[in-house]
Amino acid sequence: VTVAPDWKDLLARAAQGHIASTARLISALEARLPGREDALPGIYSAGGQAHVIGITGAPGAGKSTLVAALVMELRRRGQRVGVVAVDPSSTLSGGAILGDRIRMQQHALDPGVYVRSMSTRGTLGGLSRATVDAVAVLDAAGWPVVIVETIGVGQDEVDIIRIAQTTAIVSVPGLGDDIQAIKAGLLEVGDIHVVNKADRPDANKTISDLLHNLTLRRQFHDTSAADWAVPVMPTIALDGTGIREVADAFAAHREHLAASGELRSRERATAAARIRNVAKDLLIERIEDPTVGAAFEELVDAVAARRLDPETAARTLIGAAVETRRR
Ligand SMILES: Nc1nc2c(ncn2[C@@H]2O[C@H](COP(=O)(O)OP(=O)(O)O)[C@@H](O)[C@H]2O)c(=O)[nH]1
Ligand SMILES: [Mg+2]
Repeated sequence: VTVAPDWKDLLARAAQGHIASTARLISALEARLPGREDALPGIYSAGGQAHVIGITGAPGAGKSTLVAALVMELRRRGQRVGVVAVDPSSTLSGGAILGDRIRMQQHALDPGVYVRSMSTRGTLGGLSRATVDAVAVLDAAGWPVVIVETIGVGQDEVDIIRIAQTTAIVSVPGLGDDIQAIKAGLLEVGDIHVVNKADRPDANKTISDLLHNLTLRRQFHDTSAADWAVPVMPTIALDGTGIREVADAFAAHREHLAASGELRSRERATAAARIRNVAKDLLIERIEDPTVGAAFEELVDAVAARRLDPETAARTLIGAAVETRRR
């Protein structure tokens, strides 16, 4: 039997900057403790002020190192920073490394930094739902900046990044002629492109390739965000080179969103992404529910015997899942 936490109390303490309550609130949502549905409206209505920044790119690009450097820079500026590191594969890579690194640096006892690692392990249901909720908690608790680190592969991660107001795509030189951002379908998602590991010899080529492709894109697609010139910024996350400029670009982009009125349209886009993320997770969860299991097996028999086509079976399954939920 799981005990319902005191959701209101947790949120109130989290809003006072109490880190342990913030962590517990995120865990309680993730574990679907009783009362979750009743707590969500309060959490979402308390938010809406945070600047949510998404940082994505291939594994090993240096995202976690970059985030750690950015956290230090923002702390120098007196800003509190929450970090949600998404690593679907493992609790040992990405997020944990970032957590360690930040802990090793002077943030150990800094109440102005909170780092949360999300992985499929230990997450009940979808990773995107848990991530969206973790960001919402930090926003509701009054963290002015929330950085979300995700691996830019897989639709789930790209979906997660859509809840950010500002998105930075991290590329690295020396991975051949391909533009990683294009290959991953991330060129147009980026408000800022970072070329990390600029200490490597091929950095200038990566930068000029990216600039070239962004220029082509601007010529052929007339986007509504055309008055924001997407910058391509070199960094060496390891020693902090270029980090100040990236932090400035984040702040400038946020100003641009507010001044141009785009902040509002992005809020709609973000809301749509949030609903879609959760709807997808809910549906998958319902379909995998044991109570739908028998119906599922019957459908499998029917499709295997070619009495039914897979699409009709899928529609039937979705219908059954929704029906079961209503009862
Ligand atoms: N040469 C160089 N190595 C870096 C730089 N930034 C990060 N790295 C290294 O790249 C590796 C992957 O970094 P990590 O931050 O874990 O990448 P992530 O998987 O994208 O989060 C680590 O060994 C880092 O020390 C950089 O600017 N230059
Ligand atoms: Mg990482």
